[in-house]
Amino acid sequence: MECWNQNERVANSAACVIHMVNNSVRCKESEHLKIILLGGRWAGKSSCGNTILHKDVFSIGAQTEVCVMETKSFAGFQVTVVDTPSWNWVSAEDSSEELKQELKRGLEMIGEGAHVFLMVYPLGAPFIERHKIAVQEHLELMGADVWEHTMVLFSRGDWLGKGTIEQRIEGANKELKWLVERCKNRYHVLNNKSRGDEFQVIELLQKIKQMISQKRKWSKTEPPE
Ligand SMILES: Nc1nc2c(ncn2[C@@H]2O[C@H](COP(=O)(O)OP(=O)(O)O)[C@@H](O)[C@H]2O)c(=O)[nH]1
Ligand SMILES: [Mg+2]
Repeated sequence: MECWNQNERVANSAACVIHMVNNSVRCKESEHLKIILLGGRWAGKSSCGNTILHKDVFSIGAQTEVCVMETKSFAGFQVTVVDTPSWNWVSAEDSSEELKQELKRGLEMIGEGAHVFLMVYPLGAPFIERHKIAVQEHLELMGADVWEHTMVLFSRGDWLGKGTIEQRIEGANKELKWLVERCKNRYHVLNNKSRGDEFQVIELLQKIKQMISQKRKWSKTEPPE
């Protein structure tokens, strides 16, 4: 990151917020949003990752065997995305050890600090009991508090049709409602066929930022364990 020396202007960058205080200059790094994409096969994880980063980083339609990480500065944020291998719609017990280890490695890769899991699910696909079991068991591999850090990311926003996502959720079955409630009503829709629509990404990043600052507020008010 480029920065300013005392009284001497060096440079500004998208990742740098500059404050002039009493003739001295301080440089504050912009918020770093760390995102881990999770979900079953064909959910749209890699596509969502590419839309978020506005870059073709992750392979679409191919099986992701190992986690892939990429960082980019965008809209005043530094955004890191980890794409992870898909699970099959089975209980975690029936998933391979390699897959489970790789999912955990995704979390290690992103390093210290606040992070968010985006649980990707394609809009319009049925979400029934076996999906619920697979989501719950695979997510919980990421830690007991995983739900505190998780948002549902609906891919295939182009399948929303005329209604709103709120109407979709309102009319959904109990399993899908369970997922949204488990994520404390945090959700977002991305249309990966409309990658030029930066607003959908900015809105998502704002929601993630809010989630992270909310979590920080809680941790400040919670008594130490
Ligand atoms: N129509 C439509 N197709 C999508 C969207 N997102 C992903 N797809 C398609 O869904 C398939 C699986 O996507 P991919 O990102 O590889 O899923 P992953 O296996 O979860 O990483 C691909 O054929 C994508 O082109 C979307 O928003 N709209
Ligand atoms: Mg993929």
